[in-house]
Amino acid sequence: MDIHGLKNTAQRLMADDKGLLAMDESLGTCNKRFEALGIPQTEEYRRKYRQLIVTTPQLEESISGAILFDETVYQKTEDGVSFLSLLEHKGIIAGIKVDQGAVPLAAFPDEKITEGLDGLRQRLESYYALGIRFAKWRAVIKIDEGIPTKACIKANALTLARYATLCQETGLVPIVEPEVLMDGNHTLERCAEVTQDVLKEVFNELYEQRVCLEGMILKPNMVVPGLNCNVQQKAEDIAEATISCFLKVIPAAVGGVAFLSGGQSYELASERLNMMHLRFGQVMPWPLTFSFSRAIQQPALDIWKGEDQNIAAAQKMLAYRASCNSAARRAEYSQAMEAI
Ligand code: 5MM
Repeated sequence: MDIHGLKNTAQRLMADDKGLLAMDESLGTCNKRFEALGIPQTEEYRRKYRQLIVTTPQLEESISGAILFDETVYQKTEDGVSFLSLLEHKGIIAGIKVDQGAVPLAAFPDEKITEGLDGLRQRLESYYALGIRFAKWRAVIKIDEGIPTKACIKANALTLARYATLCQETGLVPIVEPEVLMDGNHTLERCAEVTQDVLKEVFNELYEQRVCLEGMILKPNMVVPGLNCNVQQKAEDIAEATISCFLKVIPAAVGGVAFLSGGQSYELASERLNMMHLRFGQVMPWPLTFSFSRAIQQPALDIWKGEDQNIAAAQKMLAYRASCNSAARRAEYSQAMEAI
């Protein structure tokens, strides 16, 4: 295992107040987002959308790495330039989502397990040969009456750890994403308890499977109340709950922590990341950044709507949202930045 190479990639992904762009919507997710805006759900429109993203001016000032979906890896601009070479030219490291989605966990109603380990070694080798240097695997954990069960947490943690070891063996930095969903009416305290249990189990399995922590990145949820909970705490409380949970269970050796946005509004996602740096920047042992999808892309997608004449405005919005989150990493984001 090339530990030096893995550490180096992880450090480059976490460098300079930048973050990651999760543009790895699978076909179903991407089509769902298109459908809501009346954009044709075709491969050509997905290509156009990804072209809009990878040709966005100044994106590289805030984004260090882009997580792609398999289809995007082989796509090109209208002028025949591959998206991979465009990213390389901008100095943005290309990554790839390698999980194959979450399916029902047998015998555990309403819980899921993520698939994709079969043939993974060969897929990782092919991606590495194309110049891709990191990967991502997402597990989903739902909070509800009596769930998550210990069995669901364990099964997903082991799967994440097996994926991570295979990535490192191949020279790819694994992004380990155990997402505790925001759906539901659970409290902030319940989310903290579940997130802590999940991360504890994930790191137990990562140790067992001999994952090099310095050469991986954790992609967790923020500790937040359920979307339907009556009490929605302020950014200060979210920051405190999240960082105090993380300090208990995320080893200091981890290469970096990069949040998913999980359905928070783009403003809240930036405000909460900012607050964590403002209040706890001095005590966090790992670099802390963003790996957002919706909280960066959705406002740009809303502007684009599939129309060529909207591309420039959508790109401006995309670069702007990315820069707001980069500012949050420096604890320099403020509500005033939203008044553009
Ligand atoms: C872009 O969405 C990613 C892939 O999800 P599907 O397999 O369901 O299409 C997802 O893993 C995403 O990278 C993370 O959830 C972060 O995205 P958000 O929108 O939560 O920031």
